[in-house]
Amino acid sequence: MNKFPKNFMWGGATAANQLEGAYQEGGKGLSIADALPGGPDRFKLVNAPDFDWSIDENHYTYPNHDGIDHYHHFKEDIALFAEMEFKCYRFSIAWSRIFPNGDEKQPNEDGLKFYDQLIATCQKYDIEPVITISHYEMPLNLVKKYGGWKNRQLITFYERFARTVLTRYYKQVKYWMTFNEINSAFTFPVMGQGLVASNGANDKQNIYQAWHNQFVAGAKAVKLGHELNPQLKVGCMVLYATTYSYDANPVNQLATLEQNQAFNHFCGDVQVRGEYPAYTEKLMNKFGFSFTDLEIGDEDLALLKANPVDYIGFSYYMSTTIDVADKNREQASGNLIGGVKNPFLKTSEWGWQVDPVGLRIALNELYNRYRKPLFVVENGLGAVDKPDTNFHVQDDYRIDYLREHIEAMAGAITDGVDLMGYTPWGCIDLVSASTGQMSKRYGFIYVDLDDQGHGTLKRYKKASFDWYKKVISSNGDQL
Ligand code: BGP
Repeated sequence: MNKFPKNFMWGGATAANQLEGAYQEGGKGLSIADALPGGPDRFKLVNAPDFDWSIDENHYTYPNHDGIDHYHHFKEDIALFAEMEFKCYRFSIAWSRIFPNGDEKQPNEDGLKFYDQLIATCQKYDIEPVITISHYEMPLNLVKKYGGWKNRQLITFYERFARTVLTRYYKQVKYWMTFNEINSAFTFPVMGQGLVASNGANDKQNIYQAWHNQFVAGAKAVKLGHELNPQLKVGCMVLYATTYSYDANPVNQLATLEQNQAFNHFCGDVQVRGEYPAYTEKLMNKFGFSFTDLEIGDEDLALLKANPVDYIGFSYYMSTTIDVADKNREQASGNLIGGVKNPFLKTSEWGWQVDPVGLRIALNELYNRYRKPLFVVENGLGAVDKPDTNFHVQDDYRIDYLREHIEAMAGAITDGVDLMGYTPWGCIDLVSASTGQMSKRYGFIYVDLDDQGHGTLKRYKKASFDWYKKVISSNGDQL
């Protein structure tokens, strides 16, 4: 029996800064992603107090500048998504294309024209656009001049940006998300909050202040979306890593609960329930400050309460395991958070602990916590693909990963979870966020481009392309 509802939204997900390229075309300004050097040390480098923001354009050192040149290939790329029978396509709008410096009063019409065409192309194929308003890409000027999201003025700038795109596209686009992986700032506040060492990223109070400002800005987007059309669905987006205690030691169990509060649940609790959770003060006291030390107005709290999100979008790649009792346990790496090595799980080439059952648990935890629709908007396996001489990639490892996660979603649906859709990450190969390289690939479509920027940029279907097409056409029956 088919577990997936008839209108289930199968698709794929990308982010502007990782695939568009054309970083200075159509009046686009520089974004924080444009300043990130390539390579796995990119977050560390940018966080150095003396990081040099000037960009050396002579080398292929900044892979986000060129992405996979989707800016000039979007018609071809979306045609390929349509061939896989995508019902929806999740992408983001580059803030710096619409407001190049972030603080202008008027939007850049050329930037909007690009998204007019992108959305029209989706519509041509009956692909429902799902838009992330801000995905790890804010105008660099807002980082350098205003210090990133810790500055309350960013609420005004984001509101202007959100108003511009919501007003322009609300008739064509029903599904929106406010901020990508808002909770990722817990470990890496660079991309989402524009906080680097030189503007206070190492002081946790700044991160919580930045979150508050983002919560308020997000609530304003929800409010505006509903004013434009009460049927619009505006969601939040969190990074979820199902978290286990290594053993039955109550000390580890308590640490697991606290990790869940601090990482998996805090941002969602505020955005879904519209209020700060009971454990807020505890989280802040741990870092030596109090809720009352933050700049939070009564009108902010009223706004949050009145404008909770409509659904919860989340990314899921791996689970994590906690052992605070034994400091000698082998550590694991992961999607921004690591934990200790779980002996029951295999890992990806980057050490991320692959755990499909953990996705079923995540779906149950989130749904029973919030009772609002869920949307798995990122999931996938980063791997080094090895094309043959005809550029064919037999990516059975990726098919296995996705199949097991789709089975886990089907299981969660039988558990009673209301799941709207599934958009695997990087449905076409793109620049990796954490490594800043092309060689960590997720796509159903291979892009001929290497870590040095060499390649024809030609697109080739991988084995997973035909497999996923079959999954969609059978509504998840044929895995
Ligand atoms: C998420 C981000 C994406 C994406 C993905 C894969 O955290 O929302 O932007 O890149 O992870 O991560 P990576 O590219 O580091 O493998």
